[in-house]
Amino acid sequence: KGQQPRVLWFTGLSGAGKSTIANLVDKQLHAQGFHTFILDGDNVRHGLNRDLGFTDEDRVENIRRVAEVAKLMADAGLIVLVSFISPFRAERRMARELFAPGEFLEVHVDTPLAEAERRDAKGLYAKARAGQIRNFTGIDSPYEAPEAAELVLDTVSQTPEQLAAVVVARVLEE
Ligand code: GGZ
Repeated sequence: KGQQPRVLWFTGLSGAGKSTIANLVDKQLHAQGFHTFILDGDNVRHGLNRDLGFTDEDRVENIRRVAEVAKLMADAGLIVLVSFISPFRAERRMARELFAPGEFLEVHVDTPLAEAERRDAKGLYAKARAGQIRNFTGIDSPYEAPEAAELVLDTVSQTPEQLAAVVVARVLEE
């Protein structure tokens, strides 16, 4: 029997659906009796990381701190759901290396840029295209897609509910 994952690391573009899916997974795991915590921009960028913006350098530091906090929480026995764009392979690898094999599950919320931009739920892509937001991921800042994520979620052909069920099943099977 493998090691129970401690960190579910959701990566993908702005508007890909990371938070939506992570929240559904969180609810289902909680209902199964797991102790969980979601780390995302809402609870990290406004507090711990309020000094950081969206330059490459700041994103690197954002993800470094998030990975270290996830490690602390995992050591405390939680299943941590991490939901950040985390655009760079090197920082995702650094995060993975904090954990034992099998403890880290990388989940690529694989929404194509065209689809995220078409949805544009928060109007951020329109602002980025208009030059009102600089360094916007996918527009004028890179996203390095995972090459070997444990899970790749296709949000075009499946609903968030279906995809959350896939993630939960994977957690339970480990
Ligand atoms: C990307 C930005 C930017 C820029 C503000 N680029 O869709 P959202 O609004 O709710 O999620 C995005 C969030 C990304 O923050 P992360 O901490 O996940 O990014 S990273 O992992 O790269 O450090 C978006 C909003 O912040 N946002 N400006 N320039 N997303």
